[in-house]
Amino acid sequence: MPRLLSSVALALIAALAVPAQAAVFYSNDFEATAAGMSGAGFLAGSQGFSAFGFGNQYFRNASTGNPAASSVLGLSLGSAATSVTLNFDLAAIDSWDGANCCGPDFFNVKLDGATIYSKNFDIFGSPSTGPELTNLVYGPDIAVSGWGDQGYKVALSLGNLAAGAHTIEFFTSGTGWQGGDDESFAIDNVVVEGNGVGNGQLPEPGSLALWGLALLGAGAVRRRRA
Ligand SMILES: [Ca+2]
Ligand SMILES: [Ca+2]
Ligand SMILES: [Ca+2]
Repeated sequence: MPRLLSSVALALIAALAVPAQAAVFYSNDFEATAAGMSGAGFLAGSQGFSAFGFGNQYFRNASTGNPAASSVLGLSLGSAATSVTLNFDLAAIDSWDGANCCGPDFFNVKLDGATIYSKNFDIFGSPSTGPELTNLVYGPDIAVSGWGDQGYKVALSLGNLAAGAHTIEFFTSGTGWQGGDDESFAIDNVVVEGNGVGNGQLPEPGSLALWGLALLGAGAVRRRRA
């Protein structure tokens, strides 16, 4: 029996020696709470965007200014993380002007204060394209005011992140940015994931089972030695 227990212990040590596990550091569909978000923005009914995977609510930012105020996602990583990705759905609501008369209207993302994404969107031509974008809807008026609306899935790489606090800011900018009910945006289905341990998170269930075995094993060894 002790031999078996030591085998379990060795297997456990081998498992724990694997340095990084796939982990979700943040996930929110904004159906119930805006937890993790600060700065500008508010939960709002997703209206016609509900037909495109946004559920009943999204997190909307209708700020004015250049740049307009950010919606800020705060993260706290329990360890350094690698290959971190940020995925979210973007509703570009109403009269985004792009290169037309009343643009540009940029949607931007900052990571820890540095801009990692900036794109000029418009509703008067065709959907924006890029390797990071999947268009969900373009053209019909499905939310807020009578202008047409557009929605995308957005996939961005955040690279490697050190342990500790990080911020991801979502905001608009541009000399043509009007904001309010003329043009605004919303985010939804935000997922930040990578390899590491985040937000005081416990190890994943497989690891928890190993921990349980280890604790049982350690207890058994102690009892036999007593
Ligand atoms: Ca939602
Ligand atoms: Ca609209
Ligand atoms: Ca504009």
